[in-house]
Amino acid sequence: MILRWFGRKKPEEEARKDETTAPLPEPVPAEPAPTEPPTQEAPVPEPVAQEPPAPEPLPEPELPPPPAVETPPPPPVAPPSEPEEREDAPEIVRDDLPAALTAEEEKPKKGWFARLKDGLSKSSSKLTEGISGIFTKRKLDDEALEELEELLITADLGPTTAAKVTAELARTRFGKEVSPEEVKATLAAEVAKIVGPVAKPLVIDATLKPHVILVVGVNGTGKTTTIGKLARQFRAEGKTVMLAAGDTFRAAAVSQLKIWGERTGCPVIARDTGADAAGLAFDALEEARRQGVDILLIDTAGRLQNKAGLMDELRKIVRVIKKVDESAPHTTLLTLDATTGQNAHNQVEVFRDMVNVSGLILTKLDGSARGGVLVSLAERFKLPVHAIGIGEGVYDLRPFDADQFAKSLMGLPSQ
Ligand SMILES: Nc1nc2c(ncn2[C@@H]2O[C@H](COP(=O)(O)OP(=O)(O)OP(=O)(O)O)[C@@H](O)[C@H]2O)c(=O)[nH]1
Ligand SMILES: [Mg+2]
Repeated sequence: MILRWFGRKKPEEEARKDETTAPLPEPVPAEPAPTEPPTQEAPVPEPVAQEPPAPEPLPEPELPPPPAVETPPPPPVAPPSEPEEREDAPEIVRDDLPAALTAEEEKPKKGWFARLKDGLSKSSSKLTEGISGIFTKRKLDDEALEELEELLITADLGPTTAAKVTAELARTRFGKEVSPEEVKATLAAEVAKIVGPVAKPLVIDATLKPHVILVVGVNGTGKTTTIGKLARQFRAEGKTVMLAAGDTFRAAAVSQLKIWGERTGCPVIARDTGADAAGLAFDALEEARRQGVDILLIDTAGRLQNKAGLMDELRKIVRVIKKVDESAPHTTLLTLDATTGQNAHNQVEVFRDMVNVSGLILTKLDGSARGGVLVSLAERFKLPVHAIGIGEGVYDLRPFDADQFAKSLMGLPSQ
């Protein structure tokens, strides 16, 4: 099935040429990538090529309505400055959606901080129990400091951070009796200082039509889900969004993105499994330009660690979209699964060298006992952390807030 709304020739010749001249990728560290993710691969009504969404801001907490899911209409051609107006804001046809997804769309009742704290509870309980064990009725001596440093390392904060944080505690409290609460508060303040500089919201350049966001990462780290969550946020801000199913490796990956397209009211550009991903990205960018779409989110395949060819494919996507817009991709997001702990460090190294990663999104902070890895990543790579994921639902992605994170990690209240 080919879901193209437009009849231009794709740059396959160029792409093929690129392929033959592309340097072989470096061997990728054989770290255990998360195996097959339990993706939400429910059957989708197809085809799902869609009209571009109406550009008006969408009220929260309502999901932006999806467009009609009937036969692909002819592409509305509008100059970039004047995106096509639609009178009829399409409505969600909830009966068309798998039950599990419909249920998820309920806006969470708990506030974000409470959910972040719940999400990080596995990480924080390990730390807080450890801190209580070390510091109950005890002076801050060398032995206690050593135990604390060890605890922080096992909680994935990394040796550099652990040493730095304990040194700071020693500087102010050495030889004094300190309560676990004091230790937690000091640690939270130190952690906030380390992660503060990387807590940067993802800024969209409104003058770019589209602002191209390429989403990369090892398989199962949450690329497609994060794209869906971001799409919802952008739509709620009144932006027009297009999704490109650049993971042509698996049929299920395409259907998964189409579901997110329906849920968030975004057109999805997709092709058959096995199609050239770079060609698809090229077409999607041209189409997004033609329609004056604000943001183009490009999904990519993730099985890169054991398939060097896919790494090469990623570089090819970047080269080919630059033929349309030299400045694209404007953002290259790397998704990292917080449950993988220190493996995330290898992944940053590999992808950063490969595609010039501009920012990180840490996913699965819920249910991870290794949330501390965010601190060591911040310390080591200094790459912006734009957002964090704390669940599979459409609302479970938020801009990364250093102070909230640090307090949640130490099990402290928000105030
Ligand atoms: N608990 C939790 N699950 C998440 C989060 N983000 C994604 N997931 C789940 O992780 C699984 C993998 O997510 P995907 O978005 O399919 O990951 P991907 O990187 O696109 O994977 P590939 O397409 O195989 O490369 C899915 O079951 C998601 O629902 C999160 O923040 N928290
Ligand atoms: Mg995916």
